[in-house]
Amino acid sequence: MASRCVLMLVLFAMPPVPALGLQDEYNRCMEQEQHERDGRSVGVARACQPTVLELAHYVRFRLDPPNITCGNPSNKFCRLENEYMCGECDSSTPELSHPPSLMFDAEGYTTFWQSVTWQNNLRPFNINITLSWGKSVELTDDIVITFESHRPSTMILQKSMDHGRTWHTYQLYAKDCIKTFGMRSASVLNLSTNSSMKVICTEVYSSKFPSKEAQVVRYEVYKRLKLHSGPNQQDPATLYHSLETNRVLRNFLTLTDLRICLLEPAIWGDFVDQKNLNKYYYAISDVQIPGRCQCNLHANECKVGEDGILGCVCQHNTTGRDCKQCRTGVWSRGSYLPYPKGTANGCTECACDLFGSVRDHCDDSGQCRCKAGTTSPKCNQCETGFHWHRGCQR
Ligand SMILES: [Ca+2]
Repeated sequence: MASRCVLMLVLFAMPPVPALGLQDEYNRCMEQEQHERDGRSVGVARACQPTVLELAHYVRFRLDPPNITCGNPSNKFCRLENEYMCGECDSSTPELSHPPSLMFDAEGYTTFWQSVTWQNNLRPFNINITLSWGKSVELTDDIVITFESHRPSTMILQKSMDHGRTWHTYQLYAKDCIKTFGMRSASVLNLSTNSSMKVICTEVYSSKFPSKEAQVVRYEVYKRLKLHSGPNQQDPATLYHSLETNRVLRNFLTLTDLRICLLEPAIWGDFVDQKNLNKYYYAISDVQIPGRCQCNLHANECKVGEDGILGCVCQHNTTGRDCKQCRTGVWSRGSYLPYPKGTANGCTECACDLFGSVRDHCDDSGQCRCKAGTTSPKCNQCETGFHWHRGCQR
């Protein structure tokens, strides 16, 4: 199971998307403009996007293996630094219970999920925590995972853009990157604009002798975005220009699922104390994932639907959870064209000719389905040998 995480690291060099202080310019999907000739007010579509959310509060999660949470049956666990300081986990007692939902609750660090201890497991001790949104979302700032236990010796953070069918590695974490992953340890500070999406292995968040004071593991999104947003760090025009011309960059921060692969718990020194395996376990108190619904610049609102899943409130004649499709009877060239350089690039009416077309639907290029003898995208012209009379006649 965890080997899935390890194998995939070779396959990707990550791609992404955007968004620092962009909210003000992008919070309206329509604007009223005065018509030049007659001064009439007309509605003009604008690229827009929803506000930033704490995405961790909207997530569905899955643990693999599923019965890996402590307390069923109740079990003893001890501190890594002191095997005589012990506690009990018991899922039948609320105060001693640590279900996975406590990683994402509003209580922050005071509540936490905890795994069984290593005593209950053979090596390796791997757990995957998969978070799913059921739609595309995009990161706008650092992912921050706070551990209640010591931070793991080895961990991988991955994302999927297709609801878990394929996975891409975001970052590798190890106390010895060369030994574990065959890669030199690196920091996001070593990255440049061209290498901002590179997968790195970092030793910053793991240690041979872990400290209880250091509990946070971070995926540095903000520093990567800064590389694309110009010297003043919050220049939306520069960032969006990069996004417009760089699909890889655009895809980088887009995800439908996130996977935290816990591959080895914290170990004091180099060796596992086989006599006290109940001091090795994972516990996470809080996960922060700042981001927004990805609505392809066609919605400024995103809501939880009756099915409990986030969905964009689409405008510009678009539809779907991500506003990725045109409504029936409309069409679009379908490119990504951000404001201010472009327009909202919404979908427009097919406007098929009433007499010349089979029906008022068109394909993705705007071509209507024409009756015999009729031609042109809207089916309003006649082929040779036909003349127009409420459609084309011989
Ligand atoms: Ca919590």
